[in-house]
Amino acid sequence: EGVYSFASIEAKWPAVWDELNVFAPLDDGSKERRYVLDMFPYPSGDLHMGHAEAFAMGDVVSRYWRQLGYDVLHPIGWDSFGLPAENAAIKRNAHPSEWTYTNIDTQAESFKRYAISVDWSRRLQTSDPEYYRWTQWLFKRFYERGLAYRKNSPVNWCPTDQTVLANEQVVNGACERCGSVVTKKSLNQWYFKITDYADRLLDDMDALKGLWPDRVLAMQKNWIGRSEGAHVTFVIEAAGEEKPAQELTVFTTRPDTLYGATFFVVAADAPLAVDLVTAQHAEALSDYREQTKALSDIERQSTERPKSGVFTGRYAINPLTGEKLPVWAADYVLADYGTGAIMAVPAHDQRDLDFAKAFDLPVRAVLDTGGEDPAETGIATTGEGTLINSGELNGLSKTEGIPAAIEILEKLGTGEKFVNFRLRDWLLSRQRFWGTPIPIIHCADCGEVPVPDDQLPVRLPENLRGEDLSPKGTSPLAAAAEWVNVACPSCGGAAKRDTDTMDTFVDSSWYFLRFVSPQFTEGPFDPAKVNEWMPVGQYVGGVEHAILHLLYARFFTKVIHDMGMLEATEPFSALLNQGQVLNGGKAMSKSLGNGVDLGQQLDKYGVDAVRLTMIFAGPPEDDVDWADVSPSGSAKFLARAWRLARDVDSAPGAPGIGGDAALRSLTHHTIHDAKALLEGHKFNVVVAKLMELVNATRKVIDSGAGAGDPAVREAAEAVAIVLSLFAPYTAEDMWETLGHPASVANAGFPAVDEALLVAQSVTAIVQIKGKVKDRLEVSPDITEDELRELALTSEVIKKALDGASIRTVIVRAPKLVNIVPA
Ligand code: ANZ
Ligand code: ZN
Repeated sequence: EGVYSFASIEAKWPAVWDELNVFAPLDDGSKERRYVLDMFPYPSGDLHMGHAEAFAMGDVVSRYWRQLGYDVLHPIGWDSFGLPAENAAIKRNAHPSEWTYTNIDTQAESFKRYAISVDWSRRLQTSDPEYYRWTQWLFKRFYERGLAYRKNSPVNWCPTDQTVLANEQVVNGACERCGSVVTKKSLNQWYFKITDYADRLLDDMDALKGLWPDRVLAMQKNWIGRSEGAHVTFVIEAAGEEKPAQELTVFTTRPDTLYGATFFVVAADAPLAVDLVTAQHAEALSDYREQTKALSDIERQSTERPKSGVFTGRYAINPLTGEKLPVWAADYVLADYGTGAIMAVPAHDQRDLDFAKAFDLPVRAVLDTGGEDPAETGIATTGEGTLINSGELNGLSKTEGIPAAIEILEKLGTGEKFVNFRLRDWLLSRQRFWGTPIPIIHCADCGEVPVPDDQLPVRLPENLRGEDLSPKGTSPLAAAAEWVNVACPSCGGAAKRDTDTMDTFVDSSWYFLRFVSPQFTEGPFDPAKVNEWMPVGQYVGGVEHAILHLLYARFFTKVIHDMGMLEATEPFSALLNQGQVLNGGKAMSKSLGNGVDLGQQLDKYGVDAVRLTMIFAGPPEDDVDWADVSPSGSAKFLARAWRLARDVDSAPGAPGIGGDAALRSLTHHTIHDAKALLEGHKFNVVVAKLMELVNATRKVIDSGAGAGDPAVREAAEAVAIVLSLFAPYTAEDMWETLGHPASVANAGFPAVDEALLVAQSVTAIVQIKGKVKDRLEVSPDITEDELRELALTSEVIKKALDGASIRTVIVRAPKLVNIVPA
């Protein structure tokens, strides 16, 4: 009874919270609403230390907002489609849903034990037909708006997983999931036209500055990769009788350097290269193309790798000079960036210069930057300068030259200003089973026919399991004949379902909208509710989602806004990236054998101690090294805090005691500072302040007025409320002991008595030549100037100086002034 036991506290409270339904928002408009969301988990086994950290952080915000009096929406769900479930099903000869939903149940139990303050009634799973019905519905709306389309193109192909990968899922040329070297394959695939939104995705980031981590914004910006320049069209001379003249357009950011172009390069793997090449060079090109296939984009663009390429036998005519420039095919130009062709200006582009050196092509400087000749040094010059060797552009700076060149090209009708993006359309189809089926039927007569809305969801067949799901290069769904063969919704003739499923990033691009009304059956979300809750006020999750998930969710939000279904144009007004949990300075991994099992930690130290340790380890953005922290220290602190409440409870009432003034002041300072620190996400410092307050309270109990002092009760209540953000079980138990009904989660953040914040004074010593002459009572916040002024105007000091002139005054606010007379 009298001893702190996390086990008995943990056993007691979950039922109470459940019964009181503490964490469901009222959702009736009686309080201002706020939405806090943790990136929803993937159900791979039980929760791990990473979940424990991320969800502890999100829960602080959620519980803090609730204490401030907001109506808080804090939901949870599972991102439950995806490859691991399918692989597990193949291994166990099972259906992926078995593995998936078993893991979800395990995780849900662990989350409950972990006491995250979520509204369990809103739980959702993206693999539920009630959810993916609306993913399909949204796909159809995108399709109707021309934002979902199919095209045949070379795609990234993982030979192990036997599926296509989005560019984003190829890391250094390898499959993000399994590490196999990714190859290219030409396939008919579905895409979302995210490129239509490139400008808005970029421009709207301005409003996120300071609210999203800078590095995430930088990564998105770089990923979108907006590049201003020009399209310039060149005539390619006919090759004798063999090839007629043709046109070739390049994208360049430096039209000012047109006079310095000395050759041309087309991407060797682009169809364009084959189109251009003369018979004499065709075989060399074909061999070279084979070589190129094996390389990743990174390798191709590396400045380390020696430049390679083949001549196509063709020449381009410079529209300004009439000069003939040889056209080469090389791998350092990428097929899917710009137009897949460039004008090479070796004097001012290092890659072009390396190529020119390798193949002995001319180098002509057209911008005088005051440096040495790139032809001599082998180093391309890129800074500002004055244009030379450039006809009508001579004398202009680079900055002036760019628009001037564009103007000339526009007059000639051979070029125009152009903004190019690195962002590609989002390849969303996967040849896998465990995903949202694409709601399209292919009919020989009618072509692509969307499944009518009233026939959604297109459910996954339940009879495929085990080996049926193993990768075959086409979707496993193709084998489910009964499922595939359907009547065309348009003409009634024999037709086939699309057998691809959607990238799971589609599922997670709108789940935050579903949470506002997860049981809504008339649409993906209740239109009345969505604008009351959106946007999410605080999103919490790992930096690994800096690009993909966050960019896709932003894209979906904008499209849904454009559909008139949502007022918000951005999904997440603020973003917090929690750090990783390491062990011994390294990420936990099977191969290093440094994994820490969350369940074992919880068993050993208790939920609150683990949560508090995560929070206390440092600012939320920093990594937590589990080898450096002390969950047993956290447990001891929790026991100390808990004992304060016990002592207050058992102390005889002490009427007439005014309360320890110093403790009252500290309590109110702590509350005041905690608020500012919580707003700034300095959760760890709040914990440190609580520790200080607990110690000071203990001192008053043991050596001061005792636990009956009202200042002690006041301190203990403040500790319970603030501690509830980090250690909900202990705090709840303290709150009960202090005589309050559950739940401390709704106690309200303690009010600050401003009068108690007035700083106690400190004593400043004033010396003359190092000898103490006066003492002044000053505010601890006094500035150096104020303290100097006070010291020099003190009557005692004036007298002591006796009119002597002063050489220097050394001030160490708030404690010391030393005056040195001349
Ligand atoms: C002539 C030139 C002269 C260029 C010069 C640069 C410097 P960003 O900023 O990344 O958009 N480029 C265009 N398409 C390419 C492709 N598919 N593969 C490889 N390189 C490509 O870069 C645009 C510049 O990269 C373009 O401007 C083009 O080279 C090259 F002094 O054109 B520039
Ligand atoms: Zn038809």
